[in-house]
Amino acid sequence: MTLRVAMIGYGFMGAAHSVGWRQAPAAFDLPSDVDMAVIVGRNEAAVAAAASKWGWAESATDWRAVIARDDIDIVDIVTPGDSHAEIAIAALEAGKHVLCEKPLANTVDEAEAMDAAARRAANRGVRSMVGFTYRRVPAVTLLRDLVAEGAVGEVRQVRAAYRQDWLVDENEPLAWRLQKEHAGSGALGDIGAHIIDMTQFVTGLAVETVSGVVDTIVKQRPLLDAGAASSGLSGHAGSGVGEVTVDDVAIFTGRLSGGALVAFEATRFATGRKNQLTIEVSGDRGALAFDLEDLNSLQFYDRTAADDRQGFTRILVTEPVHPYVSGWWPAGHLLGYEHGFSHQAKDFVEAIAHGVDPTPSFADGLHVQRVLEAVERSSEHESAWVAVAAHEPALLT
Ligand code: SOE
Repeated sequence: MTLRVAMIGYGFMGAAHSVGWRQAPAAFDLPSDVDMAVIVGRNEAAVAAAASKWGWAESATDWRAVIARDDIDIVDIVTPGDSHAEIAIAALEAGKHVLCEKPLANTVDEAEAMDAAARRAANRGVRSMVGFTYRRVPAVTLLRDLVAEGAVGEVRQVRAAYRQDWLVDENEPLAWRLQKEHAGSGALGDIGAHIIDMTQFVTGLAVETVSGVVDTIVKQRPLLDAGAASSGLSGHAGSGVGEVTVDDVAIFTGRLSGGALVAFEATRFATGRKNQLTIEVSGDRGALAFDLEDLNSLQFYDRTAADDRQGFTRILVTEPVHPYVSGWWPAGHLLGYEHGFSHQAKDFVEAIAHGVDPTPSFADGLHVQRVLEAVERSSEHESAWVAVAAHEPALLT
Protein backbone atom coordinates (compact mmCIF):
# COMPACT_ATOMS: atom_id res chain seq x y z
CA MET A 1 0.00 0.00 0.00
CA THR A 2 1.17 3.54 -0.67
CA LEU A 3 0.04 6.49 1.45
CA ARG A 4 -0.07 9.64 -0.65
CA VAL A 5 0.55 12.81 1.35
CA ALA A 6 -0.63 16.37 0.71
CA MET A 7 1.05 19.00 2.88
CA ILE A 8 -0.80 22.28 3.34
CA GLY A 9 1.68 25.07 4.07
CA TYR A 10 5.40 25.55 3.41
CA GLY A 11 7.04 27.64 6.13
CA PHE A 12 9.54 26.45 8.75
CA MET A 13 7.34 23.51 9.76
CA GLY A 14 6.81 22.71 6.09
CA ALA A 15 10.56 22.26 5.76
CA ALA A 16 10.76 20.13 8.92
CA HIS A 17 7.81 17.91 7.97
CA SER A 18 9.21 17.44 4.44
CA VAL A 19 12.45 16.11 5.95
CA GLY A 20 10.38 13.79 8.14
CA TRP A 21 8.32 12.39 5.25
CA ARG A 22 11.46 11.95 3.13
CA GLN A 23 13.67 10.35 5.82
CA ALA A 24 11.18 8.07 7.62
CA PRO A 25 10.93 5.45 4.83
CA ALA A 26 14.74 5.43 4.54
CA ALA A 27 15.31 4.90 8.26
CA PHE A 28 12.48 2.52 9.16
CA ASP A 29 10.79 -0.48 7.52
CA LEU A 30 7.34 1.07 7.23
CA PRO A 31 4.22 -1.04 6.54
CA SER A 32 3.29 1.37 3.74
CA ASP A 33 5.23 3.35 1.19
CA VAL A 34 4.99 7.14 1.43
CA ASP A 35 4.42 9.31 -1.62
CA MET A 36 5.13 13.02 -1.14
CA ALA A 37 2.42 13.84 -3.66
CA VAL A 38 1.62 17.54 -3.37
CA ILE A 39 2.51 20.63 -1.36
CA VAL A 40 0.00 23.47 -1.17
CA GLY A 41 0.50 27.20 -0.67
CA ARG A 42 -1.06 30.49 -1.77
CA ASN A 43 1.97 31.83 -3.63
CA GLU A 44 2.24 29.70 -6.79
CA ALA A 45 5.89 30.44 -7.55
CA ALA A 46 7.04 30.07 -3.93
CA VAL A 47 5.24 26.76 -3.35
CA ALA A 48 6.53 25.38 -6.68
CA ALA A 49 10.06 26.23 -5.54
CA ALA A 50 9.38 24.52 -2.19
CA ALA A 51 8.12 21.40 -4.02
CA SER A 52 11.31 21.23 -6.03
CA LYS A 53 13.56 21.92 -3.05
CA TRP A 54 11.94 19.49 -0.63
CA GLY A 55 10.96 16.65 -2.99
CA TRP A 56 7.18 17.01 -3.49
CA ALA A 57 5.89 15.64 -6.82
CA GLU A 58 3.45 18.51 -7.38
CA SER A 59 2.58 21.94 -6.01
CA ALA A 60 -0.86 23.55 -5.87
CA THR A 61 -2.55 26.68 -4.54
CA ASP A 62 -6.07 25.39 -3.74
CA TRP A 63 -6.17 23.20 -0.63
CA ARG A 64 -9.89 22.47 -1.04
CA ALA A 65 -9.32 20.97 -4.49
CA VAL A 66 -6.40 18.89 -3.16
CA ILE A 67 -8.32 17.37 -0.24
CA ALA A 68 -11.13 16.48 -2.69
CA ARG A 69 -8.75 14.34 -4.76
CA ASP A 70 -9.13 10.54 -4.61
CA ASP A 71 -5.35 10.10 -4.93
CA ILE A 72 -4.62 11.72 -1.57
CA ASP A 73 -4.71 9.69 1.68
CA ILE A 74 -3.04 11.96 4.25
CA VAL A 75 -3.36 15.72 4.80
CA ASP A 76 -0.49 17.25 6.78
CA ILE A 77 -1.37 20.75 8.05
CA VAL A 78 1.58 23.07 8.72
CA THR A 79 -0.16 26.42 8.25
CA PRO A 80 -0.57 29.14 10.92
CA GLY A 81 -3.13 28.24 13.56
CA ASP A 82 -5.92 30.38 12.10
CA SER A 83 -6.56 27.79 9.34
CA HIS A 84 -6.07 24.54 11.28
CA ALA A 85 -9.75 24.02 12.11
CA GLU A 86 -11.19 24.70 8.65
CA ILE A 87 -8.65 22.55 6.84
CA ALA A 88 -8.59 19.67 9.35
CA ILE A 89 -12.38 19.35 9.59
CA ALA A 90 -12.79 19.47 5.80
CA ALA A 91 -10.02 16.88 5.32
CA LEU A 92 -11.42 14.53 7.99
CA GLU A 93 -14.89 14.77 6.48
CA ALA A 94 -13.33 13.97 3.07
CA GLY A 95 -11.96 10.76 4.64
CA LYS A 96 -8.32 11.88 4.80
CA HIS A 97 -6.04 10.98 7.69
CA VAL A 98 -4.91 14.28 9.26
CA LEU A 99 -1.67 15.30 10.95
CA CYS A 100 -2.03 18.84 12.32
CA GLU A 101 0.77 21.02 13.72
CA LYS A 102 0.60 22.33 17.27
CA PRO A 103 -1.09 24.01 18.89
CA LEU A 104 -4.18 22.24 17.57
CA ALA A 105 -6.13 25.47 17.09
CA ASN A 106 -6.29 29.14 18.07
CA THR A 107 -9.27 28.73 20.41
CA VAL A 108 -10.92 26.06 22.56
CA ASP A 109 -14.07 26.31 20.43
CA GLU A 110 -12.09 25.47 17.30
CA ALA A 111 -10.27 22.64 19.09
CA GLU A 112 -13.58 21.18 20.31
CA ALA A 113 -14.96 21.17 16.76
CA MET A 114 -11.77 19.50 15.50
CA ASP A 115 -11.91 16.86 18.24
CA ALA A 116 -15.55 16.14 17.42
CA ALA A 117 -14.72 15.78 13.71
CA ALA A 118 -11.79 13.49 14.58
CA ARG A 119 -14.04 11.26 16.71
CA ARG A 120 -16.59 10.99 13.90
CA ALA A 121 -13.83 10.23 11.40
CA ALA A 122 -12.24 7.60 13.68
CA ASN A 123 -15.51 5.66 13.50
CA ARG A 124 -14.83 5.42 9.76
CA GLY A 125 -11.20 4.32 10.27
CA VAL A 126 -9.80 7.80 9.57
CA ARG A 127 -6.83 8.68 11.84
CA SER A 128 -5.74 12.04 13.26
CA MET A 129 -2.75 13.24 15.29
CA VAL A 130 -1.28 16.52 16.63
CA GLY A 131 2.34 17.40 15.88
CA PHE A 132 3.88 17.52 19.34
CA THR A 133 7.11 16.13 17.91
CA TYR A 134 9.26 16.53 21.04
CA ARG A 135 7.48 13.46 22.50
CA ARG A 136 9.33 11.56 19.80
CA VAL A 137 12.84 12.66 20.71
CA PRO A 138 14.28 9.34 21.97
CA ALA A 139 15.39 10.84 25.31
CA VAL A 140 11.88 12.20 25.96
CA THR A 141 10.22 8.89 25.15
CA LEU A 142 12.77 7.19 27.44
CA LEU A 143 12.00 9.77 30.17
CA ARG A 144 8.34 8.82 29.92
CA ASP A 145 9.16 5.08 30.02
CA LEU A 146 11.40 5.46 33.09
CA VAL A 147 8.78 7.49 34.99
CA ALA A 148 6.16 4.88 34.09
CA GLU A 149 8.31 2.07 35.49
CA GLY A 150 8.80 3.98 38.75
CA ALA A 151 12.40 5.16 38.33
CA VAL A 152 11.68 8.43 40.16
CA GLY A 153 8.95 6.97 42.37
CA GLU A 154 5.94 9.23 42.98
CA VAL A 155 6.06 12.44 40.93
CA ARG A 156 6.27 15.23 43.51
CA GLN A 157 7.18 18.27 41.34
CA VAL A 158 7.94 19.20 37.72
CA ARG A 159 9.82 22.13 36.22
CA ALA A 160 9.25 22.79 32.50
CA ALA A 161 10.56 25.70 30.45
CA TYR A 162 10.86 26.63 26.80
CA ARG A 163 13.15 29.62 26.27
CA GLN A 164 13.97 31.39 23.01
CA ASP A 165 15.33 34.86 22.29
CA TRP A 166 14.41 35.65 18.69
CA LEU A 167 12.26 38.62 19.76
CA VAL A 168 14.77 40.37 22.04
CA ASP A 169 15.58 42.61 19.04
CA GLU A 170 12.86 45.28 19.09
CA ASN A 171 13.32 45.65 15.32
CA GLU A 172 12.25 42.05 14.64
CA PRO A 173 9.21 42.69 12.41
CA LEU A 174 5.59 41.87 13.08
CA ALA A 175 5.42 38.32 11.69
CA TRP A 176 2.21 36.25 11.86
CA ARG A 177 3.34 34.58 15.11
CA LEU A 178 2.96 38.02 16.77
CA GLN A 179 -0.62 38.60 15.67
CA LYS A 180 -3.47 37.04 17.67
CA GLU A 181 -5.79 36.67 14.67
CA HIS A 182 -3.21 34.38 13.01
CA ALA A 183 -1.40 32.69 15.90
CA GLY A 184 -4.02 32.66 18.66
CA SER A 185 -1.39 33.51 21.27
CA GLY A 186 2.34 34.14 21.45
CA ALA A 187 4.97 32.23 23.42
CA LEU A 188 2.15 30.66 25.46
CA GLY A 189 0.62 28.69 22.56
CA ASP A 190 3.64 28.43 20.28
CA ILE A 191 6.15 27.01 22.77
CA GLY A 192 4.14 26.79 25.99
CA ALA A 193 1.97 24.17 24.28
CA HIS A 194 5.03 21.95 23.90
CA ILE A 195 5.92 21.95 27.61
CA ILE A 196 2.31 21.44 28.67
CA ASP A 197 2.03 18.42 26.37
CA MET A 198 5.46 17.11 27.36
CA THR A 199 4.71 17.38 31.09
CA GLN A 200 1.51 15.40 30.66
CA PHE A 201 3.21 12.89 28.32
CA VAL A 202 6.19 12.06 30.56
CA THR A 203 4.24 11.96 33.85
CA GLY A 204 1.00 10.44 32.57
CA LEU A 205 -0.76 13.12 34.67
CA ALA A 206 -3.14 15.84 33.41
CA VAL A 207 -2.86 19.54 34.19
CA GLU A 208 -6.05 20.21 36.16
CA THR A 209 -5.69 23.82 37.35
CA VAL A 210 -3.36 26.71 36.54
CA SER A 211 -2.46 30.17 37.76
CA GLY A 212 -0.27 32.48 35.80
CA VAL A 213 0.58 35.64 33.96
CA VAL A 214 1.26 36.49 30.35
CA ASP A 215 2.98 39.69 29.27
CA THR A 216 3.89 41.54 26.10
CA ILE A 217 7.29 43.18 26.54
CA VAL A 218 7.66 44.93 23.17
CA LYS A 219 4.24 46.25 22.24
CA GLN A 220 4.93 47.64 18.75
CA ARG A 221 7.12 46.32 15.98
CA PRO A 222 8.02 47.28 12.38
CA LEU A 223 5.54 45.93 9.83
CA LEU A 224 6.77 43.18 7.55
CA ASP A 225 7.84 44.13 4.06
CA ALA A 226 4.64 43.36 2.09
CA GLY A 227 6.42 41.07 -0.32
CA ALA A 228 8.60 39.35 2.26
CA ALA A 229 8.16 35.60 2.52
CA SER A 230 8.00 34.90 6.19
CA SER A 231 8.08 31.66 8.12
CA GLY A 232 6.46 33.56 10.93
CA LEU A 233 9.79 33.56 12.70
CA SER A 234 11.50 36.31 10.76
CA GLY A 235 11.20 38.41 7.64
CA HIS A 236 12.23 41.80 6.26
CA ALA A 237 10.97 44.93 7.98
CA GLY A 238 8.91 47.23 5.75
CA SER A 239 7.62 50.70 6.58
CA GLY A 240 5.40 51.60 9.54
CA VAL A 241 4.77 49.85 12.84
CA GLY A 242 2.03 47.62 14.14
CA GLU A 243 0.69 46.44 17.49
CA VAL A 244 1.91 43.14 18.92
CA THR A 245 -1.34 41.43 19.97
CA VAL A 246 0.08 38.31 21.64
CA ASP A 247 2.21 37.52 24.68
CA ASP A 248 6.01 37.49 24.64
CA VAL A 249 6.30 35.57 27.90
CA ALA A 250 4.05 33.26 29.92
CA ILE A 251 4.92 32.17 33.48
CA PHE A 252 2.43 29.89 35.18
CA THR A 253 1.95 27.19 37.78
CA GLY A 254 0.04 24.01 37.07
CA ARG A 255 -1.45 21.46 39.45
CA LEU A 256 -1.37 17.90 38.07
CA SER A 257 -3.86 15.16 38.78
CA GLY A 258 -2.40 13.57 41.89
CA GLY A 259 -1.43 16.97 43.32
CA ALA A 260 2.10 17.60 42.01
CA LEU A 261 2.92 21.24 41.17
CA VAL A 262 4.54 22.27 37.90
CA ALA A 263 6.48 25.50 37.29
CA PHE A 264 6.07 26.49 33.62
CA GLU A 265 7.93 29.20 31.70
CA ALA A 266 7.52 29.96 28.00
CA THR A 267 9.40 32.97 26.73
CA ARG A 268 10.85 34.54 23.61
CA PHE A 269 12.94 36.95 25.69
CA ALA A 270 15.43 34.59 27.34
CA THR A 271 18.45 36.39 25.90
CA GLY A 272 20.98 33.85 24.69
CA ARG A 273 18.65 30.86 24.88
CA LYS A 274 18.02 29.93 21.21
CA ASN A 275 15.67 26.95 21.53
CA GLN A 276 16.08 25.61 25.05
CA LEU A 277 13.31 23.34 26.17
CA THR A 278 14.02 21.81 29.59
CA ILE A 279 11.99 19.55 31.83
CA GLU A 280 12.84 18.03 35.21
CA VAL A 281 10.67 15.50 37.02
CA SER A 282 11.34 15.17 40.75
CA GLY A 283 10.10 12.16 42.70
CA ASP A 284 10.62 10.57 46.08
CA ARG A 285 13.00 7.96 44.62
CA GLY A 286 14.86 10.09 42.12
CA ALA A 287 14.72 12.64 39.31
CA LEU A 288 14.99 12.82 35.54
CA ALA A 289 15.97 15.89 33.51
CA PHE A 290 16.06 16.67 29.78
CA ASP A 291 17.48 19.68 27.88
CA LEU A 292 16.69 20.07 24.17
CA GLU A 293 20.06 21.78 23.70
CA ASP A 294 21.56 18.37 24.64
CA LEU A 295 18.81 16.26 23.12
CA ASN A 296 20.70 12.96 22.97
CA SER A 297 21.11 12.85 26.75
CA LEU A 298 18.94 12.26 29.79
CA GLN A 299 20.07 13.11 33.33
CA PHE A 300 19.03 10.56 35.98
CA TYR A 301 19.37 10.89 39.79
CA ASP A 302 18.75 7.69 41.74
CA ARG A 303 18.07 8.24 45.45
CA THR A 304 18.07 4.49 45.96
CA ALA A 305 21.75 4.24 44.97
CA ALA A 306 24.34 3.75 47.70
CA ASP A 307 25.16 6.99 49.54
CA ASP A 308 28.70 7.13 48.22
CA ARG A 309 27.66 7.18 44.58
CA GLN A 310 24.53 9.34 44.37
CA GLY A 311 24.51 12.06 41.75
CA PHE A 312 22.98 12.91 38.39
CA THR A 313 24.24 10.44 35.80
CA ARG A 314 24.12 11.09 32.07
CA ILE A 315 22.32 8.50 29.98
CA LEU A 316 23.49 8.82 26.38
CA VAL A 317 20.27 7.88 24.56
CA THR A 318 21.86 6.45 21.41
CA GLU A 319 21.71 2.71 22.05
CA PRO A 320 19.69 0.48 19.68
CA VAL A 321 17.49 -0.45 22.66
CA HIS A 322 16.45 3.18 23.06
CA PRO A 323 13.26 4.46 21.37
CA TYR A 324 13.59 5.02 17.59
CA VAL A 325 17.42 4.78 17.66
CA SER A 326 17.58 1.40 15.88
CA GLY A 327 16.42 3.12 12.70
CA TRP A 328 19.51 5.29 12.58
CA TRP A 329 23.11 4.89 13.61
CA PRO A 330 25.37 2.89 15.98
CA ALA A 331 25.72 4.00 19.61
CA GLY A 332 27.16 7.49 20.04
CA HIS A 333 26.22 8.74 16.56
CA LEU A 334 23.89 11.53 17.60
CA LEU A 335 20.45 12.55 16.32
CA GLY A 336 19.15 16.08 15.76
CA TYR A 337 16.08 18.29 15.88
CA GLU A 338 14.78 16.98 12.56
CA HIS A 339 14.67 13.29 13.60
CA GLY A 340 11.56 13.84 15.72
CA PHE A 341 9.70 14.67 12.51
CA SER A 342 10.76 11.35 10.97
CA HIS A 343 9.62 9.52 14.10
CA GLN A 344 6.31 11.37 13.87
CA ALA A 345 5.86 10.35 10.22
CA LYS A 346 6.81 6.73 11.08
CA ASP A 347 4.33 6.48 13.95
CA PHE A 348 1.54 8.07 11.92
CA VAL A 349 2.06 5.72 8.95
CA GLU A 350 2.19 2.70 11.27
CA ALA A 351 -1.00 3.74 13.06
CA ILE A 352 -2.83 4.13 9.76
CA ALA A 353 -1.53 0.80 8.43
CA HIS A 354 -2.36 -1.04 11.68
CA GLY A 355 -5.79 0.57 12.03
CA VAL A 356 -5.19 2.22 15.41
CA ASP A 357 -5.61 5.80 16.58
CA PRO A 358 -2.21 7.52 17.05
CA THR A 359 -1.24 9.83 19.90
CA PRO A 360 -1.24 12.67 20.65
CA SER A 361 -4.85 12.73 19.54
CA PHE A 362 -6.98 15.77 18.80
CA ALA A 363 -8.46 15.16 22.27
CA ASP A 364 -4.95 15.57 23.71
CA GLY A 365 -4.56 18.73 21.64
CA LEU A 366 -7.92 20.00 22.92
CA HIS A 367 -6.79 19.53 26.53
CA VAL A 368 -3.63 21.54 25.85
CA GLN A 369 -5.83 24.24 24.28
CA ARG A 370 -7.97 24.33 27.45
CA VAL A 371 -4.82 24.76 29.56
CA LEU A 372 -3.67 27.63 27.33
CA GLU A 373 -7.02 29.37 27.63
CA ALA A 374 -7.07 28.83 31.40
CA VAL A 375 -3.67 30.53 31.72
CA GLU A 376 -4.93 33.52 29.73
CA ARG A 377 -8.05 33.74 31.91
CA SER A 378 -5.92 33.52 35.04
CA SER A 379 -3.67 36.29 33.80
CA GLU A 380 -6.63 38.54 33.05
CA HIS A 381 -7.74 38.30 36.71
CA GLU A 382 -4.77 39.92 38.35
CA SER A 383 -6.51 39.65 41.70
CA ALA A 384 -4.09 36.81 42.43
CA TRP A 385 -1.23 39.34 42.72
CA VAL A 386 -0.51 40.53 46.27
CA ALA A 387 1.36 43.81 46.62
CA VAL A 388 4.44 43.81 48.84
CA ALA A 389 5.19 46.90 50.89
CA ALA A 390 7.88 49.07 49.29
CA HIS A 391 11.41 48.44 50.51
CA GLU A 392 14.41 50.73 50.11
CA PRO A 393 17.47 48.42 50.07
CA ALA A 394 20.28 49.73 52.20
CA LEU A 395 22.97 51.17 49.96
CA LEU A 396 26.46 49.83 50.43
CA THR A 397 28.36 52.46 52.38
C1 SOE B 1 8.98 28.85 16.97
O1 SOE B 1 8.91 29.16 18.28
C2 SOE B 1 9.13 27.35 16.76
O2 SOE B 1 9.29 27.14 15.40
C3 SOE B 1 7.89 26.58 17.21
O3 SOE B 1 6.75 27.02 16.47
C4 SOE B 1 8.11 25.10 16.99
O4 SOE B 1 6.99 24.35 17.43
C5 SOE B 1 9.36 24.66 17.77
O5 SOE B 1 9.62 23.29 17.51
C6 SOE B 1 10.57 25.49 17.35
O6 SOE B 1 10.26 26.90 17.49
